[in-house]
Order: sequence, then C-alpha cells, then structure tokens
Amino acid sequence: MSAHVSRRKLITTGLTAAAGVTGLGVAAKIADHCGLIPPDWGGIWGPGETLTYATQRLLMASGSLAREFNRSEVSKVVPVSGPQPKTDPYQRLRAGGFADWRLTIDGLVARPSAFSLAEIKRMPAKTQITHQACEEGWSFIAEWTGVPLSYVMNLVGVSPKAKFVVFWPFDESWDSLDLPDAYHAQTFLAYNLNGEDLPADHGAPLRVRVARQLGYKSVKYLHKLTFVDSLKNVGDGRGSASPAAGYSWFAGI
Ligand SMILES: Nc1nc2c(c(=O)[nH]1)N[C@H]1C(S)=C(S)[C@@H](COP(=O)(O)O)O[C@H]1N2
Ligand SMILES: [Mo]
Repeated sequence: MSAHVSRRKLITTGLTAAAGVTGLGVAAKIADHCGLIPPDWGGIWGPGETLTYATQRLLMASGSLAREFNRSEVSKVVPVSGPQPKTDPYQRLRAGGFADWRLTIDGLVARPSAFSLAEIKRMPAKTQITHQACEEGWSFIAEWTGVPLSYVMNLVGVSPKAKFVVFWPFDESWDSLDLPDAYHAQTFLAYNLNGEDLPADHGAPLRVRVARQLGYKSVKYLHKLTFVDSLKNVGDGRGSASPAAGYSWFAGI
C-alpha cells in the first residue's frame, strides 16, 4: 500500500469499523498488512488496543521525540518498581561486579553477539534527561547515559525481516518493541543513572529506556535481546508479560 493511500481513508473507514465491531475482519486485514496490529490484539480489549496502536502509528511520525529536560529539573527521589532479582544467576553476577555478565544478541541478526559491560561502555555514549511514568501513577525525571539501541542494532546487522526486538531480563518482566521504536533516537541501553553506575534496583547492569512509553516498557536487568519477525511464538504470544497482568503491550504516552 503506498504511503499516501489514504491514511485518512484507512482511519475513517478501516479503523472506525474496527472500533465499532462491524467490518472488523476487513479492518484487521488492512491494518495487519500495514503493520498496525499489536501482538495483544486478541480478547475483549483487542479492538481497542489495535485502534490505539494503529492510530499512533498513522498519526504520529515514528521519529517524534519525547521532551528532554534540564539538569535543574531532575527529580530528587527516584522510586523503584520491580526491585532487583534476589536469586542466582543475577546475584552471583552482581557480586562479581558484572564482570562475567554478557548482553547476548540473537535471532534475526547477521552477527549474533555477546557484549561485556566494558565493551558496551566503549560504544558511543549519549546522555538524555527524560521523564519516566509508571502506570501506577508516579513519575520522575532523571538523567540516563548509555548507548543508543540503533547503534547496537547496526553493529549486529539486524535483518530486514526482523519486526520486533524482545528484551529478556533476569526476572519475569520480559517485553518487546517494534522496530520503529527500537530505532528511535531516544531508545537507549542505559548503564548510568544521574551520573552513577545504574543502581541494582534500577536495573543494573543494563536496562532499556523507552522515552515515549510508560515505565514498564523500560525493561531492567537485561541479559538478552532477540530479534524476531513475529511475537506469536514468544512467551504467551502477546508480546510481553504485561497483557497477562492487564496492561497493554503498546504503552505510548
Ligand atoms: N526487569 C524488570 N524491568 C522493569 C520492571 C520489573 O519489575 N522488572 N518494572 C517496570 C516498571 S512497572 C517501571 S514503572 C519501571 C521502574 O523503573 P525504576 O524502578 O528504575 O523507577 O521499570 C520497569 N522495568
Ligand atoms: Mo510501572
């Protein structure tokens, strides 16, 4: 479908139909063809999830930026949601200063890799001050330093077939992003918070920061990234641990 076909037509016909239930099959076909169906499309909230995701993807340029702040606006308190895993192998790696930790990258990439923390810290670093909002209602502004995910993606040679990247942490809170969000200029693999090594409870040694989505997309305690063309066979097939807990896969703000 050519880009200008009818973004408007798609919204006014296809998506309106999706919102109302009639024509859902046709709307779903159009939307799937254009990469507009989120992985948690099934179930009673499915049409709503699809409408939200597709509308965002059509109306907002995928490169649009979240607001960045000044140092003076950094919050004094940084709350924790999802403290560090208390079990091995996380605690063993932490006790060793994460010297034996690796970020494994596999799936649809030309060069499957395993990077040490030192190697990641030698990659081109970028710092940003952004707002992180938890779905439970609190939020904070913090300064993060890390490497843009796009840099790592270019290094490993992500296949043109890949559509999503899955983030695997040491706990259960796995999640995924579509490739437009993975390549987004503010999507970071962060190892530093407010000028210091990432504290254990904030995701040491490495977490992702996704500036335009709710906090739960910013997966902490990472050990592996997997590039896939579909999320159907990953976990319960809904793209992250969140839908099972009642939250959307797509959490754009
Ligand atoms: N691995 C992992 N990542 C996670 C979580 C978690 O429990 N485990 N909690 C998420 C939630 S709900 C939020 S709001 C943010 C909180 O980040 P913070 O603890 O650094 O404030 O991390 C997200 N990333
Ligand atoms: Mo959260």
